[in-house]
Amino acid sequence: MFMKKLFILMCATGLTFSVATAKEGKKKSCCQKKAATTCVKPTEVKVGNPADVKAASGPFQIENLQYGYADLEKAIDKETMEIHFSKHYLGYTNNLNKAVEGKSIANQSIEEILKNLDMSNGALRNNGGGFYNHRMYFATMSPNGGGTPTGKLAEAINQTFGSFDALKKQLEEAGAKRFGSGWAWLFVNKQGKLQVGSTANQDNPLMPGLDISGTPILGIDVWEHAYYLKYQNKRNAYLDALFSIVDWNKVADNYAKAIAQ
Ligand code: MN3
Repeated sequence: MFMKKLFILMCATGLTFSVATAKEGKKKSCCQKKAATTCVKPTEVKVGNPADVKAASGPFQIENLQYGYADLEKAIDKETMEIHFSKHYLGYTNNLNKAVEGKSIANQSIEEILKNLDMSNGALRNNGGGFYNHRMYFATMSPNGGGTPTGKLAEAINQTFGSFDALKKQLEEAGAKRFGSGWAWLFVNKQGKLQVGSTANQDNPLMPGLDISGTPILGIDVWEHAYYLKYQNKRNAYLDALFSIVDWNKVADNYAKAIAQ
């Protein structure tokens, strides 16, 4: 009886027995179990090096990340970054290479392929789109991103949308309203003006016959694989956080090239 009371007391204070009778040994494990559920730290997630990710041989290759998986953690956790870059983007790239293997389009740029795409070609549509879209997504994010655009891009944004905040609101709405998987886009339309829209799956505004058409300059992935580990069903929170890492200098480069076409 005394030992039982002593055991309860010691469990409650977090101490363990050092006297080793058989009876105490049994109760000691209960004590340790209690400690284990309250004191063990979560396991640290280890991630690899993005520079180690290489596509199989073919005309299309991964564009190297200009930052580490853990460098965007104010918006995207490193585990999501690693899976997204080293599994999804790599998978689209390898499957695109397979889809063009032995065909004359293997010598074309991805932009040419997508602009002239036969939309009934599922393998080329999904993997060509996936390759182009993810290349743009990873290239337009940076640990030094965020803030607001400057220069000609800022002028065009103000002219078209009224303000940067109005553009941000439209992009967030486009991403939030896209049912299921897809992308929100800032793109230059056929009239040379900025426009916001969204597409399903891995489609993008370069592809023919969609309800939006033009040259993308910023693509926001709203597939669940882009945010689910950190944000679960809160797509709006992911979209909002993304604006802290958008590399507007890169988007401005994309804009300058798009309007020069
Ligand atoms: Mn994705």
